[in-house]
Amino acid sequence: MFVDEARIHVTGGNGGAGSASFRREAHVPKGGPNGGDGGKGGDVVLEADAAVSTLLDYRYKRHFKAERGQHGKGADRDGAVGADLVLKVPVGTVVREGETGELITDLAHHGQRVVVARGGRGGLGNTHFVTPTRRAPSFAELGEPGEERWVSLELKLLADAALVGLPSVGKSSLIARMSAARPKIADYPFTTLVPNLGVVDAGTDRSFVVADVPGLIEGASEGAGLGHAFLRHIERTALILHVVDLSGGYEGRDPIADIGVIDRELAAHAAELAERPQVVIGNKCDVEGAKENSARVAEWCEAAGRRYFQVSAVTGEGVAPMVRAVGEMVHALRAASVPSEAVFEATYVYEPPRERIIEVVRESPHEYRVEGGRIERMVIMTDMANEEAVAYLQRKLQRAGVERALIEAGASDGDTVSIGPVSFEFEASGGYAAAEEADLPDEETPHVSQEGYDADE
Ligand SMILES: Nc1nc2c(ncn2[C@@H]2O[C@H](COP(=O)(O)OP(=O)(O)OP(=O)(O)O)[C@@H](O)[C@H]2O)c(=O)[nH]1
Ligand SMILES: [Mg+2]
Repeated sequence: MFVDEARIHVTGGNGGAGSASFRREAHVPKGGPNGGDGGKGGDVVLEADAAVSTLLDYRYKRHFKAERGQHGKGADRDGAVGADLVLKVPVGTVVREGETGELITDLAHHGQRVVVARGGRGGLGNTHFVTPTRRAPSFAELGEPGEERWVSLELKLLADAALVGLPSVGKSSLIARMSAARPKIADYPFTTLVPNLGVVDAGTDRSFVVADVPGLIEGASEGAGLGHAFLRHIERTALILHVVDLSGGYEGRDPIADIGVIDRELAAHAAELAERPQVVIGNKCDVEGAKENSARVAEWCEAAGRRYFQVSAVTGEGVAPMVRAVGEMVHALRAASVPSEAVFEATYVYEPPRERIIEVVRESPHEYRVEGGRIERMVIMTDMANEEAVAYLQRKLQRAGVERALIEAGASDGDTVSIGPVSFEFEASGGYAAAEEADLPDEETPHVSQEGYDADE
C-alpha cells in the first residue's frame, strides 16, 4: 500500500560566539571585561497543520537549517537569537529518528509541535569568567553548533477524496486519468485488491490526494466481497467520489439503483458516512446509450442535492472540469476542518538518549578517544588558541569525570587523547578521585568501554 513518507535532514542554528572585550576608558589602559554573550541558534520545529495533507513536498527539498545566533559584541551587547525554522507537516505524522528508527513523537493534533534539532547555545562572553584570581579573562566561549540529524516522517494514508463504487465501474481507470497512479485495470470485478493513492494536480494550492479502493458490493458492510476492510479507510476521507457506470455495467444495471446500493452500504457501515460530502461521477459516457442514462442520473442528483459530473475515463471527456471542481471542494473542506483553536500541548523537545554518557574508546595502546555529546561540545566551544581558555576547559572536563574515565580505561601520562576534532597529551592532575567524587551526581557516572582495541592481540 502507498505510504506517504519522507526523510529529511535537520540542523539547528549554530550559537553565536561570546565576545572577549574590555572597556576602553580615556585614562585606563585596560578596563574591565565587557564581552557580550552570543545568541542561541534557532531550533528546527515540526508542527502539525490540518491544512497540510501530504509529506510530498519533503521529498523534493530535504535539507533544513534554522538561523544562526549572532556573535556577542563589546560593551556588554549580546548577540541576537536565531529564528526557529518551523516545518508544517500533516496531522497524523509519525516522527522517528532517521538512523535508529527510534520513535520521537506522533503529531496527532493540529498545532502540536516537536523540536527535532535544537539550536546551539550562545557562547558566554568573557565577563562570565572573572574570578578573584582572573580579573581580566582573555577568552570567551565559542558558540555551540546546532544539533543535526536525519528524521523520518511517515503519514499512513490518507486521502482527501476516495473513489467509491461497485466493481468495474472504472474507479481505477479514473485514478489513472487523474493522477500518475498506475493501478491494475481489467474487465472483471474485484480487480483492485488494495487501495491505491494518487496525487492530483488541480492547480496551485488545490492539489489533493485521491484513493481508489476496491469495489464495494451489496452486503459489503457485513463483510461481503473485498470492500469491507476498505470502508474503514473511507471513514477518514473528507469527500466521497461516488462513481457509477453509465453504460449499465456488466449486467445491464440501472445506475440510479446502483447509487442506492452504495449509499446503503456506506450508511450501514457508519451513520456519518451517509452524511459525508459526496459527488456523483457518471463514468463511461463514451459508451452507446450512456448519455440517456447520464441525463436521468443528472436529474436524480439535482433532486437529491448532489453535484454530478459526466465523464469518460477512456476518452478523458469531462475529466478536467471534474478535477478542478473536486480540487475546490477539497480545499474548502480542508480549510473548514482546521480547528479555530490549535491544540498546543507543551512543545516536546527531542533529546538523544546517549547525550550525557561519556565513553572512552582505546584505539591503540597509547591512544584514547573520549565520546559523548556534552563533552564533545565543551571542546568545540573552546578557543584552542587561547591558553587560558584551554586551562578552563581542562578543569571542566575533569569535573565532568573525563579524567577518571580515562584512568579507569588505562590511560597514563603521555598517552594521546582525542575529543571531537582535538587531540592532546594526557596528564593526570592527581587527587581527582577525592576531590570530584563528592559533587558528581550518580547519573553522570561515566560509562567506560574499550571497544576498538583488544589488549590481548
Ligand atoms: N468504454 C469505457 N470503458 C471504461 C471506462 N472506464 C473504465 N472502463 C473499463 O471498465 C473496466 C473496469 O475498469 P476498472 O477501472 O478496472 O474498474 P474498477 O472500478 O477499478 O473495478 P474494481 O477494481 O474491480 O472495483 C475496464 O475494462 C476498463 O477499461 C470508460 O470511461 N469508458
Ligand atoms: Mg479497480
